[in-house]
Amino acid sequence: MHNNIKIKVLGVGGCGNNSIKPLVSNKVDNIEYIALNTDSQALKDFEEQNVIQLGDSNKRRGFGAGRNPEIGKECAFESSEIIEEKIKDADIVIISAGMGKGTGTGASPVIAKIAKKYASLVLAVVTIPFENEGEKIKSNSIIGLKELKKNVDSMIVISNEKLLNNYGTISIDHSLKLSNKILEKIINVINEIITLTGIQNVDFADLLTVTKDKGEILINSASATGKDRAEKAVEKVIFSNILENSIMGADEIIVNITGSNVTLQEINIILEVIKNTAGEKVNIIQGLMISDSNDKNLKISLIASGMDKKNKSSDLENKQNNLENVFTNKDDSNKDWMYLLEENQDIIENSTTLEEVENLPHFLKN
Ligand SMILES: Nc1nc2c(ncn2[C@@H]2O[C@H](COP(=O)(O)OP(=O)(O)OP(=O)(O)O)[C@@H](O)[C@H]2O)c(=O)[nH]1
Ligand SMILES: [Mg+2]
Repeated sequence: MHNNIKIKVLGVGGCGNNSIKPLVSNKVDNIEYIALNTDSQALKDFEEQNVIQLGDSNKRRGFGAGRNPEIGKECAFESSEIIEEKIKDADIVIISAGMGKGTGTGASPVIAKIAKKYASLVLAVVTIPFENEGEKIKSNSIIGLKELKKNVDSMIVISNEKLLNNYGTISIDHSLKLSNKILEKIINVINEIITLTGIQNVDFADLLTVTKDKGEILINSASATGKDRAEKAVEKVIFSNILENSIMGADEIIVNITGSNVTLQEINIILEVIKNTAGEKVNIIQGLMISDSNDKNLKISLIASGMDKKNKSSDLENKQNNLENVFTNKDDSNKDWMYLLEENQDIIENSTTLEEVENLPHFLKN
């Protein structure tokens, strides 16, 4: 058992706060939730011990960052001592935020950098904006994403546009709940790996192997019952309607299977589909946990990484790497946000989302 591994989940800005709100009341010993925001109004729904108000209280007076990432960044610097104090005993830090406006975009990279000083693993779960939010939010989100990527071990990207395309006709609170549910799944997958022991066990060391310094990764879980439960569960777990990345081209994948009466054939189906989708060269780290015999579910938890580098042209990657010191270097204060937007316009315009997967098995295409 690894129950002494402490996870801290930080919800940064409005979106981050929303995503942890339904989870704060889950009392799990090793998991703590903290809401961080420049906007004091948004923090009123949380208990005092779960809150960090970002920004010098005299200077900022609890007002938000007004969609300006530069202010979000400054506020995080002003509160860096209290952030450090609150998170320094964490082994794993998960930062949840929406990219595109002020607080989540500007503060998250600063917070991630502080977390990296202490935690063995720093992950981010971030949304990228709806197309209809306009160019400025989109550009901010792209720069924010790049900046955050430099300061975390890896990140999972949730596409709000995919949410709109796939769930645009259901009520908005339900569709947003779906995106917030992703965070809960991710936390559960990580906690399962570090706290439960299977007959084929995956543990914290495996988690680190697959998530340290990996850029964009994918974490998901899905379950199914019935005769074809293996086929159904694997289809759901590798094809998400909301996540930006697919497992195509992944180097490494943790596949943790949980169920009762799991057969060799079921395991074989799951691993074959994953291998065919990711590519033959993928290294699969497989775990198996046996659940109560009354539980008819077959559940698959999956963490895939290594596909990030293949999803971008090296030229673009190089240009992106030149985008340095936006948030984290205070000496660079004359390079403000707008300056960076102008300077990097070509990167913003050329930035691609995930290409369509070519040799995805037919039944997985929607
Ligand atoms: N999926 C999802 N996306 C959200 C939610 N709230 C906001 N977003 C997205 O996140 C982006 C940033 O919004 P917020 O998190 O409210 O902004 P903020 O970080 O508080 O920034 P400021 O208010 O300017 O300080 C938006 O542009 C949306 O694309 C939510 O509850 N769910
Ligand atoms: Mg806000």
